Amino acid sequence: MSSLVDETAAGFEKRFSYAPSGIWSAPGRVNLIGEHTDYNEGFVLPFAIDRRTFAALALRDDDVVRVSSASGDQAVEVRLADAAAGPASLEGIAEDGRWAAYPLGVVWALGQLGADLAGLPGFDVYFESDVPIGAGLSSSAAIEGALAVALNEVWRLGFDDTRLVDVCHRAENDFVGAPTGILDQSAALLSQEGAALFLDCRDGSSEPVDLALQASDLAILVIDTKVRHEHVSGGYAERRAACETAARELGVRALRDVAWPQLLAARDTLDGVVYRRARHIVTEDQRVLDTVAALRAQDYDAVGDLMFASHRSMRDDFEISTPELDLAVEISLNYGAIGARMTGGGFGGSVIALTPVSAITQVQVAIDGAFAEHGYAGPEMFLVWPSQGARRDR
Ligand code: GAF
Repeated sequence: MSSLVDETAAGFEKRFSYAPSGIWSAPGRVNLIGEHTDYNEGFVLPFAIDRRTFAALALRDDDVVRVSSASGDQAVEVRLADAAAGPASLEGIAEDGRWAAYPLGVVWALGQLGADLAGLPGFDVYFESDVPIGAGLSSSAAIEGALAVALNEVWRLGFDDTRLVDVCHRAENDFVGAPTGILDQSAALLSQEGAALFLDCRDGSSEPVDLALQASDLAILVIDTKVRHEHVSGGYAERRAACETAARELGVRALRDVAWPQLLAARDTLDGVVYRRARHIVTEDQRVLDTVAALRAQDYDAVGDLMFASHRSMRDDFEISTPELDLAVEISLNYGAIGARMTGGGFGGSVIALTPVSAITQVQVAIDGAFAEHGYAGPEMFLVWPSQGARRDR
């Protein structure tokens, strides 16, 4: 069986009729805990998963950029100078090529963050991935991260990983137009194998926290509900706006700066919905800190309790869960998981369940049965292991 690295190389050759000069990749992620805290300058605890997006790339001797993937027949073609000029380069690209906003956004953002793109050669790139799209596992940051490390190397830009996080975040926010925080791009670029990434989203500092799952006979089961989410629109931006309103009315720079007693004291002065949004953020930041402490003590029961408390907060206060996600959490816990919560931005996507290895099959069977009973589409379930961030593979 050929690996995805081989398939990506072969796909490039088939598409462009010559061999790539290298293959780079970046992982998808799950967020163990700390949801919507990133743009509130708080704490998050994601880990990179063992599903990756691979980018086969070669420089050209002209200024053309061709961007292509295994899921389309056609390459999107632009001039490097046009991509560098901004999102207007997307005009005229057909609907099925719109995903190219992610890679072209990285090119643009490299320029915005200091790379002198004038005079650099164009490139051909071909993407192949086993990160499910729209499952809340950060497939877009995986595309951005893989291309960012590739271009950083072949264009000899010398950006460090934290600067590449900024590049990918800028691409997502200002080129693609999704008002996200830095969680996904940080996980894709900074994660280390076998560990979660404890990230302070205010100053960007991070440290690995060992995840000794296998040694404790535990695994993380992903349950992709197949309900698709979309961050460019709707609820995500609304939640972000409510958090900003709360911070403004509480007189702080960001909800990170609010302690629980202060929020409680302001309960009657805030709009009810705004108060509940803020309560999720303030309590979620504390849950991240508590989870880091519990992981360091290898107290997985406490980790499980914190995961479920986080899910309840997202369901009831932040209101970003769905009936499918709630069902997956409930059934996981009833059939042996020690913790479960939705992961990612919400409004669809996936649940993660911290599950003893011996209970995985019974959890999966019970979830399949419950989803069928409710008339929901069959979910996709798989285990994930904490993996390495973006890298060169060949
Ligand atoms: C999405 C966003 F991209 C992240 O920045 C983060 O806000 C997350 O939703 C929620 O925690 O993945």
